[in-house]
Amino acid sequence: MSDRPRYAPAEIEPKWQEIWAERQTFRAERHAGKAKKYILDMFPYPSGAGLHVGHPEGYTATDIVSRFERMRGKDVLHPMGWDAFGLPAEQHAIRTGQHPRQTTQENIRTFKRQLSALGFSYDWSREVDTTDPGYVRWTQWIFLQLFKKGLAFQSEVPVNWCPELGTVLANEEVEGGKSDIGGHPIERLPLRQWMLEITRYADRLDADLALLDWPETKAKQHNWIGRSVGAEIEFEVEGHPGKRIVVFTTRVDTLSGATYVVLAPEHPLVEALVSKGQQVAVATYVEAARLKTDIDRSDVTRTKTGVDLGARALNPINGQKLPIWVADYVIGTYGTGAVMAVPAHDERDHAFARAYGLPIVAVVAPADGHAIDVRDEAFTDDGVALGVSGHLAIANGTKSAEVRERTTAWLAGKGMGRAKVTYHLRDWVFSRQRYWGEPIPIYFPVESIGTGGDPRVPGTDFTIRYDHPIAVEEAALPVKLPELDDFRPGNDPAGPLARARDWRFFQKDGTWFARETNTMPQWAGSCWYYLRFLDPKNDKEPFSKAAYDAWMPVDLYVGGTEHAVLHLLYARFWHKVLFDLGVVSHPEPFIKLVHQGMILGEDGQKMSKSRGNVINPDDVLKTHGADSLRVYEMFMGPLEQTKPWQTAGIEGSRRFLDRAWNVCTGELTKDPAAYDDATRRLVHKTVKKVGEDIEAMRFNTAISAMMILVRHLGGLPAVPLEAARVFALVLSPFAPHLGEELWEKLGGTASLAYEPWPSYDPALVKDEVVEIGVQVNGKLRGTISIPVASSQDDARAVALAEPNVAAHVAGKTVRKLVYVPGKIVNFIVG
Ligand code: ANZ
Repeated sequence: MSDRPRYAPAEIEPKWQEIWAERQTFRAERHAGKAKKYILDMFPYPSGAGLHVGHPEGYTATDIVSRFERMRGKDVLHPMGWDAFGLPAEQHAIRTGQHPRQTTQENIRTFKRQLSALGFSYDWSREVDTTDPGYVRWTQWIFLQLFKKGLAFQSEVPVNWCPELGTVLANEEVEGGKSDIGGHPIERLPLRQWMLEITRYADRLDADLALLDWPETKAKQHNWIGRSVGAEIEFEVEGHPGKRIVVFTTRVDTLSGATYVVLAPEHPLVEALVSKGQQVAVATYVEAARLKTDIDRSDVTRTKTGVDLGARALNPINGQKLPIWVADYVIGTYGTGAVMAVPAHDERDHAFARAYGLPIVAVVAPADGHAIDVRDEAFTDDGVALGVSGHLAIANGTKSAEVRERTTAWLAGKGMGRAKVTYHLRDWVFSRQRYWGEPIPIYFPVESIGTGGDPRVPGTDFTIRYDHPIAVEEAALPVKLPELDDFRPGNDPAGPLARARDWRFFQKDGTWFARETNTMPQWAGSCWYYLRFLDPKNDKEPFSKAAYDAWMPVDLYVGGTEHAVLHLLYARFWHKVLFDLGVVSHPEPFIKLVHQGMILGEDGQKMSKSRGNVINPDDVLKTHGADSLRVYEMFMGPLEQTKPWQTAGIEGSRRFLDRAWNVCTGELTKDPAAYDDATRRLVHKTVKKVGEDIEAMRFNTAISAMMILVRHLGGLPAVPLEAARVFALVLSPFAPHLGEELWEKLGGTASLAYEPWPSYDPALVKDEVVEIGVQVNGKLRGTISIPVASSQDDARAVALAEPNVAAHVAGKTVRKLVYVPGKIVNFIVG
């Protein structure tokens, strides 16, 4: 025993990694007559910090499934790449003056070394990098398809502009009107942006969720899309013939209870309708609202503010004159940016009416006849009509749904409204004023060029015709980034690319043109990378049809919950656009989705540098090896659960692998008599359990089952060779280096990567059936035959099916049930 070599992951692991790389063991190929599995990880952003322990969690899960499916005879595509554009690389470049391309490439090398050291079975020949010009070319190509379909358009959008930082900030980067970084004031500025019209796909993005095997993420996307069924209603304005305020409402039935109308501060009619006396007050209010984000404004708990415009709208249903207010609780970009306010039946309107002394008129009552007092609280449920009077006769007691239907029809007949479906989903602001992103492949004519006639000369005046966007010819793609020394955003909202004048301006047939200087957001590259993996080196098209047909759709997609909404929605959107173009042939790209849970620090807190609780996978690798790390991360608990790191746990996983090594390299026997019945049963049960658990992605319980088997084998005088070989195979998806090494030592040839997954004999995995006695109050009343491992509920049910037992229990209450599996059932009745 003592001179036997010990388990040495530091030797075994590099050895097998080299063999796999050399033999291209995991190169994905399709074979006629074989089924396929496309198993995908969310590819990482190669940050300067390197891999953290959260990465290997999901990556180990997909690797286990990939290795398992190969052994089950499937053709497996399991690729990896880099989502490599992004702000951190650019900020690093700004701080250090290093080109983002350089730091990005360094980071990619680090990530690749770290992932390789973990033994993931990726087909590295398919590696993609979203910043590679050969990739950017097709990202830009897809953008042009969107442009040609009218799905990419320009718009003046209010954005969070920070003059101090010289950049636009996301809503999440702004708090209380100040930038998160530095606390600088931000302004809401309308800025020309590229938009993608994802709302045109809102219905399909919502409906097709039904096709997917996704966790709660389906509900999250459904809510994010936020389909809202209602109506638009038009209000004429007193003294402004021809001007109508259009509101969106989900409660047409409350129209006769409207007591005022509200415009969002950015509504175009504010300026046109404001009375002379209110001009200053309204202008001041609108200016103040510019500093607030939509998130702040939508907060229901906020005190509502507003200003009376001094104009009145006419309620189409009863001719009542309603004051028109401007208030920032109405959001400019939702619905029509205007609402009819019904304080009796809407909480926000109620709070506002109370604050400003506006009338509260109830027109809906609870259907159960309950009395309500809308002075104190709005009644927001559906109910029945109450005291509704107007041009449309509606009897008291008519149900809300019917009132809605009839009112909408009546308004439509008068040309004053129509049924309308609205979405909370917004069109996607697709441009960034940044350097490190894909250039948007568009250019514009330049006119009125001043002295010298060359817009490249600083100080020259010119006009860029942004209203005439021209697509770059497909043959001229990719539009590459210009070389810059200074990556700072600068104070020009056109972004840093505007400074690269030689790149920006070019002449064609005597006319000057200016390239678009906005770049795409980081989301762009991840919208279609799963398609590029199919055919990563194709320079004629994004991927061939043959490659698509061979592998798509993605059978399993694993990644973090932080991507539950945006990435997954954007990628589905692009996929649907490509579907409509005939480029892809499935309506949805990702059939099954699983989110791994977050790994917390040992202190139960989120890992962070400032808390000093970050675990570095490189350190774990050095002390215990990749297989221990893999097994530990899968053994921590259910994959989807958030769970804390425990150093004692990694040591436990290491001990399991040590023991597995010792068992399989110790005393072995080929003597069939040594393969006793109990061992054989346990081996077959383990094969069944591990296989089923991998399929259900219950990796922790699969590992428990293997631990039980190893302990059992360790207790035998000699381990049956057959049992050890089967164990090496089932262990291998989890601890692939150790699996390979044991397999080799146990007489296996080549690699076990394509060795058939062991089968089990159904007769051997059936639980043994035993006969046990059934007592009622301690007296034997019958016997039953049940499997040893039956649950208490099963035992109870089988026992009660015994007529004599049933007779003694009948009419009495079972106070307690004593069940000892394999021994006895005792009903205590009284
Ligand atoms: C009148 C009314 C009466 C409303 C009532 C509700 C209850 P969802 O379900 O989210 O679509 N609304 C419409 N546009 C708005 C905007 N731009 N900013 C803020 N609020 C807006 O919500 C639709 C309801 O939100 C609409 O129905 C409107 O108020 C309000 F008893 O109209 B309702």
